[in-house]
Amino acid sequence: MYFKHKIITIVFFSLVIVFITFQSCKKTPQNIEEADLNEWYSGGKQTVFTTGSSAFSQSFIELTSQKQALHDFGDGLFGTTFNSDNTQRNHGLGPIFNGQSCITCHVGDGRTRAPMPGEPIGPVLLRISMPGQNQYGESNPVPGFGIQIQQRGIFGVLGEADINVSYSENTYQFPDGEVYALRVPLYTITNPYTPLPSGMMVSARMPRPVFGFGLLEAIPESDILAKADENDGNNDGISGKPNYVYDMSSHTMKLGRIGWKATQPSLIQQASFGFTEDIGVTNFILPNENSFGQPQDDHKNDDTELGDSALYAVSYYLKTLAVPGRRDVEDATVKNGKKIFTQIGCVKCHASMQKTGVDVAFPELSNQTIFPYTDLLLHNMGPGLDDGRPDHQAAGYEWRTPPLWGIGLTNTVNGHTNFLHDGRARNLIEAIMWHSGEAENAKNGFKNSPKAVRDALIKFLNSL
Ligand code: HEC
Ligand code: HEC
Ligand SMILES: [Ca+2]
Ligand SMILES: [Ca+2]
Ligand SMILES: [Ca+2]
Ligand SMILES: [Ca+2]
Repeated sequence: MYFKHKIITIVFFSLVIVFITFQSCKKTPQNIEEADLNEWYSGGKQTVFTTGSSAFSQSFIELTSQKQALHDFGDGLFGTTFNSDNTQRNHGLGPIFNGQSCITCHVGDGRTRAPMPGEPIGPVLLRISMPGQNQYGESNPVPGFGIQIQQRGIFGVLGEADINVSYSENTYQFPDGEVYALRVPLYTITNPYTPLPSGMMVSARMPRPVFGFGLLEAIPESDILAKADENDGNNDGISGKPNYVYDMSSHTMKLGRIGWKATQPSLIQQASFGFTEDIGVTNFILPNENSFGQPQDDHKNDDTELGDSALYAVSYYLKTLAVPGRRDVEDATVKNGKKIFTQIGCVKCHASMQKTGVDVAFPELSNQTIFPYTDLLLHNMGPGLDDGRPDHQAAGYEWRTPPLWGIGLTNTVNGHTNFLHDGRARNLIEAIMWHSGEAENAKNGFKNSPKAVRDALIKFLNSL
């Protein structure tokens, strides 16, 4: 009796299992592969699922309390407003600068919107140079102005110039009649403190989100170079190209990964430039004031202004800022949008998946499958996005594929949807319609699709 009961139980449970298996097969007609499941985890095992205004501001989830303390120290500095009063903490601002803290430009660790005509151009940086490069590929600075315009000065010091923006706009139509508009920003530099030399080249840059760079730094260089195809050997119209830039810590040329043109090789160097060029706070990597040799310099002999550990802490903070996870991965429209993203060739530059290598000091970053949607390479984006200013190996028309992870949360975190290097795109559709050059075919794939298909692609982008 007992035995019989046991057999019946076993048979019963086997049927239940078969039934459950059958049911789950029915729910997902195509087998979910492991990679698809991981797709929720854009930033590997350190992915966070915070969706509010602090979605870009979370630390890795697996930090030890010591590491967390360092992250928090860097977090504090990222939010610190610097001042010019030497008797106060956090001094060193200026004499000329663009912003008083990292967070004023990278609000919520994200990006601020592009300025409207008449508004202060605050977060926008105008990179400037004269034709020609030094032996490291660095653009020649502009006499009297350096490599960037600092339009603001501390009390009693004039900024280098005033900057204004205006936009010209044109409307266009999709083949099905839907209208879209594209605007081009025009930055004008007025009231320079000394005449601007003729032949100066200018590139306007908007801030970008600062999370996920620890993982991007951990992608093995060989993986990035494997995707490069400078002469388009496989003849698919796409020719990713690496940028090589001078690394001030190792005194060697390194692969650039950070910045709109991949002109920074490491987070610490990016942070150093942020402090010295954007805020005017000197540090051990860039110990000279951005106004060195110019009349604005205060000759105070108080450099370096930022403690070495503070610079390390900020770069550690950036390194351990987690990537927000996906939403709606299983939504039918989103899945369809993803298919289109692949079919029309967006994925050829916005490479969906990457793997990090091993960093023995950083197991949190090691061996992670991540979904940054970038190849970190430079691409010819056509004349519309050409800024006419070469930057290391990047020509004026070449830009690093920006990561798309978290892009769907831009409005939630920053309250706008301005995209591209100078914020000219006011939504995702405009961002796509600006693509040209190597991305011409992909753009046309989007343009010539029926509206429902375009909507699916946008819904997919919003799920990233
Ligand atoms: C005045 C505005 C401003 C300030 C202040 C500022 N940034 Fe930025 N940041 C930018 C802009 C603009 C870019 C894009 C520059 C480029 O790529 O040429 C940028 C780029 C970055 C990037 C790379 C983003 C990417 O996608 O590659 C990081 C990281 C970063 N900043 C960190 C910092 C840190 C740390 C500080 C403070 C020390 C700081 N920034 C201060 C405007 C600012
Ligand atoms: C040839 C490489 C390439 C292809 C193909 C490509 N992109 Fe891009 N994408 C870029 C580059 C480079 C930029 C930055 C351009 C700039 O800012 O001037 C960019 C920018 C973007 C942005 C704005 C990102 C930001 O942070 O501001 C979005 C959104 C985007 N692409 C989506 C797409 C979609 C969707 C497709 C397919 C229709 C696509 N891209 C195809 C290289 C590419
Ligand atoms: Ca200073
Ligand atoms: Ca300057
Ligand atoms: Ca190719
Ligand atoms: Ca100083």
